[in-house]
Amino acid sequence: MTDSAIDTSTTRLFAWWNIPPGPCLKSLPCRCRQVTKQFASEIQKLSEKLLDLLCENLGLEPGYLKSAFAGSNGPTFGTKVSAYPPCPRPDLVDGLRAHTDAGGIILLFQDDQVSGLQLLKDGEWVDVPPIRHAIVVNIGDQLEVITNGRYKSVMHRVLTRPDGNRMSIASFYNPGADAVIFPAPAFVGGAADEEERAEATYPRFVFEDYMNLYVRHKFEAKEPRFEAMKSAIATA
Ligand SMILES: O=C(O)CCC(=O)C(=O)O
Ligand SMILES: [Fe+2]
Repeated sequence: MTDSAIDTSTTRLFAWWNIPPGPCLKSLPCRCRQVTKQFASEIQKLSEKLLDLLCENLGLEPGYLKSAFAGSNGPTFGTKVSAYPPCPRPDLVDGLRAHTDAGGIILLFQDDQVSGLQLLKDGEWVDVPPIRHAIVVNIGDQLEVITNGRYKSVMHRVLTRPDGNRMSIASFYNPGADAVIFPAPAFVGGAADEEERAEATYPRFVFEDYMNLYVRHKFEAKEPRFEAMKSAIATA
């Protein structure tokens, strides 16, 4: 049962939106809903703290990234619990195909026993090993755009394993649907001629428009998505 369409090969999912609260959240039994809400509220606070740390790192004023995500109704924020069942032929079946995350910042609790998550670094797939109580922090495409490439979203995937049932809990802190996403002015410029500057600059778009593209091209490289958003502006 999910609030959102999520493409997966073998995963079993339960996903819900915390902001705005989706029907799955409302349908949970009372005690479970309370715990879920408390969990979501803490993870949301942590996401916003991390966004401010990124601002500090980037020399942006505190709150810049949070307000860049806000749109007219605040951010969107969802949580997805996944179970990747054992698979006798991991060579044939993916847990989750390679992709970058579309949104802002993603906080992931992964199984502390069963591995499977990998990220792409310098053309090589690298394991992200399970560490008890550790939270994996992932950067999504929107942060790449707002930082004009100073932070990059990372390609990652989940492999299946023959010998264990892997669980994960991922929380996605994303812009509001109508948030206008664009590179922070502090990061635009540098190139002397205008054409070069336009090429080096990430596009400006409404987050919902990006998501409409992303759902069709999630498991592909991100660069053509950014290019498509640039052309959409040019022809608007
Ligand atoms: O289950 C995981 O460890 C990763 C999930 C993921 O990458 C995603 O949902 O976008
Ligand atoms: Fe992901």
